[in-house]
Amino acid sequence: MQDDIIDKVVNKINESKNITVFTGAGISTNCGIPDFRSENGLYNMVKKKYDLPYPEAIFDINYFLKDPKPFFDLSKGLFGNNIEPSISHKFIAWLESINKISLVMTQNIDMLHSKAGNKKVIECHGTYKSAHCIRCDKIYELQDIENDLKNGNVPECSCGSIIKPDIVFFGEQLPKEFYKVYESPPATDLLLVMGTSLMVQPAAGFALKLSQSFPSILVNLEPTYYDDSFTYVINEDLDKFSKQVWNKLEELSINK
Ligand code: CNA
Repeated sequence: MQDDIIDKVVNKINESKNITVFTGAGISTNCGIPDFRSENGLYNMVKKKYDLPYPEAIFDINYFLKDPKPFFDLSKGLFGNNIEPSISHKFIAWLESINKISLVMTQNIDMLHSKAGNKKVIECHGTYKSAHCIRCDKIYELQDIENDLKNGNVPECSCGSIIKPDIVFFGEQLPKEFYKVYESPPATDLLLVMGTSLMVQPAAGFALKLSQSFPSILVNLEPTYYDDSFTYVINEDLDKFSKQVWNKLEELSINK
């Protein structure tokens, strides 16, 4: 790994008290959940598997209203109690446990930051935790539709319409709490961006806006179009990065 940059990044994290973290699908690929745009990602997979007009249609609200089956078939693999947080999720949870985290803004819908123990999380693209009927708006909990999700079935409301998990599709508004922190970001002295191509707006705009005002670290396997916006860029597997940085931070705290 780029050792000189790693040491600078370790020092930066060590001296920071208010780290704002922004994560994407790349933090969960080592948990067995594919991301969108990598070679083995969901977009290439859905292109082959389903008869869609374009791959993004699987997460497009207008397409979902016409045909929800591909989305629910895909959800089988995205959703499961046996999926465990990665080292990187645990690293961020550890940073929160030692009071270094201001906020974790995640684009992910897999709930793995909460499962790892983070409390200060905004899931800006929603999650499967709750759902609602697209016709009568009846609210459902995950457990009400869990069996359907695990089996790839389309869950049906008592009114006969479709129950849609509360994840944000293309064409839908992000939750109010996203716009609130977009306008008034939390106290931040360091921005840490992990595992995202920064291609999905407006979510990516949150990280890009903060990167203009604060020192920033981007860790992503591949270069992004926005690498120039960050103070430090590390093109590396996230778990490898997190493990190395976590070890070095623990060494620093022991030697204090
Ligand atoms: P993306 O556009 O697929 O980008 C992911 C990035 O992560 C890529 O640039 C990869 O190079 C990088 N990456 C993949 N694996 C690793 C790794 N092990 N270490 C370091 N980097 C890695 O996905 P984004 O998150 O940028 O796009 C936002 C979408 C993805 C949001 O709407 C999510 O809801 C959606 N999504 C979420 C999940 C999930 O919840 N786990 C899975 C797939 C897609």
